[in-house]
Amino acid sequence: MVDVEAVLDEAGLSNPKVREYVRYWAELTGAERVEVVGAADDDRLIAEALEAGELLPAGDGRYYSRSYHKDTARSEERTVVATSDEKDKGVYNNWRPSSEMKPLLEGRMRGASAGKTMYVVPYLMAPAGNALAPWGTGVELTDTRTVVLHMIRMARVGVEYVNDLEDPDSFVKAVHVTGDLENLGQGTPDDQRWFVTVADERTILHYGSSYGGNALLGKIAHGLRQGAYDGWASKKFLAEQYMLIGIHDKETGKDYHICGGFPSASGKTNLAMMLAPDVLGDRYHVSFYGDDIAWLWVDEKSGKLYGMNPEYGVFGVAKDTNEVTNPTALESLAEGTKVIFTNVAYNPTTQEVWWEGRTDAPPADVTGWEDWKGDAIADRSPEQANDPWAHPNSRFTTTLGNVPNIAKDYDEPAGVPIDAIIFGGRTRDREPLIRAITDLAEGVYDGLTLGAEATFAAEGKEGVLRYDPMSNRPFMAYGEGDYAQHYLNVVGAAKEQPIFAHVNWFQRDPEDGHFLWPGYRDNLRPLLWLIQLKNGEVKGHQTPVGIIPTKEELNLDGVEISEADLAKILSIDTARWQQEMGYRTEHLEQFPNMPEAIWEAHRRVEKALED
Ligand code: OXD
Ligand code: MN
Repeated sequence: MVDVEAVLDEAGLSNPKVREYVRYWAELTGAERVEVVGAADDDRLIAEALEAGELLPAGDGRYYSRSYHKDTARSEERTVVATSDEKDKGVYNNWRPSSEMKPLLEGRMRGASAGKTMYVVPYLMAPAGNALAPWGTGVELTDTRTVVLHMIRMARVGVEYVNDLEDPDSFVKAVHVTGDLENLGQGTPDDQRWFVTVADERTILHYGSSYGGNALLGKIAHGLRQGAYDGWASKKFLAEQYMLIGIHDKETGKDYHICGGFPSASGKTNLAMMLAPDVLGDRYHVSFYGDDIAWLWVDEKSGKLYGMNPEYGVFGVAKDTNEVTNPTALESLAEGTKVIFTNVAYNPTTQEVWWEGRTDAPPADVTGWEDWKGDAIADRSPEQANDPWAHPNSRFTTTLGNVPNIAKDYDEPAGVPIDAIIFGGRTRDREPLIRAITDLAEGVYDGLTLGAEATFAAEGKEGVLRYDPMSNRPFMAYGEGDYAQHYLNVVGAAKEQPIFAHVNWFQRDPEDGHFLWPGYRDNLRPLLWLIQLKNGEVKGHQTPVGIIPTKEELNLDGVEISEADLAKILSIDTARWQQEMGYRTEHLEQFPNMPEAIWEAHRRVEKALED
């Protein structure tokens, strides 16, 4: 039996409640060794992982890993929010009683780390000293070394974050046990996996995966689900799946900050890492704060809405990342960044990596190349010729500091004042380039009716969105009606209201299918207009669904777009909107206690569309 006390003493882990927690789980999981880690252990752990073959070298200071082939993505069906109060049940949060889930998980985890090391990873999901840091503190216990390496990239890690807590018990208990991946029945009726956030006990119990989205408990489980629940229970903040950027205008010297939610595959990471278009010269500088999570609160001193990214890194989707879509991401993966790639294609001879969309075509010389499962490309049968080389959900994990346009103040405790909150899904028609919303309830209503086209034809009808409220559908922690009210309360308490907007970079020509807007760096242009609108410098024109820029107001220097396409993305298709309102009614009716303010906003828009 491992001498837990001696290990904790040696690591300088003095918080008595953390020690008690580590002891409990070391005994329950039956781990053979216990090791406390901090960020300073990274080089040693990398060396150990290389030695053990868990990581492979991918050039100088870059690493490659594969996850088990049935363990490559988040599993929404196996993910549960558990509490002791059924009132917390929502439409999307897969609520279960904690009295049922806790014993179930403890049963699965009992003895399941036998022969393994249990790593103790004290972490902070917040810049140190931030007003929300007390809710961002946690300790992940994991029996997988590559999970530790990912945590070191994605969170601030070290005993210093838990030793001196005012309330020693105020940390999230986040337990990750991998289990026997080859015998978990993933995706079958006999699936053994469970990913549970026991939200009212601030405990996360994840069993049956070592893939990032399920195993890095600081990120989604704590940063989103637990954060959202805590934000609501404390009445203090929102935890949202939002990107966060800064825009500096050299001419006026002003800084603006925009955050926003986008359902997956709607370009959130690319937008977050965007650079200003070259033709605009050096007037605007876009800086990166985060691509996936923002916590929002009202700053007590200034009364303004503030935001921060609780993460320390980027866990980005590799697919389609290239010099055009996201050059900054590529720079953040360069040699020496200590990036970890997962499930991309790999060439052990040359130590190169590749993924679909990295270049137009895969490497012509297939010698040495292996697909994400480790099978040689050269040995593929003709039927396998079109199989992807990389898994569509393959990832790169790199720290924020590697992103070349990282904001100078990203690690500062203060956070940043939020000027605008935007929503945007991938939609081929109806949604204009941008429509600004100045009313809080209408802004929240817009977020709640956010959606993107269903990815597979079979999943939905043409023109019907898969609604993804606030892009939080998989991360909802409590009832949607309560969530809407809490959102109204938090943002409504700010002295200066942020402006809301809905954006869409993906409208297409109905005839030939071409994208009407060039996208990528040019997406800055509608955001600049939004800021001007908020500043009263432009007026736009009012439509039933928000304010749209006139074409004269939008800075289009150097943009190649036809008059017809421009007219289309700056106008409203009333008939399609009226049809959409019917779908929205059905969508909102699912949520029993949706605030009246949201229904009023819905009815206002409906009426305006009829007038
Ligand atoms: C996600 C992610 O699953 O950010 O949304 O990884
Ligand atoms: Mn995400």
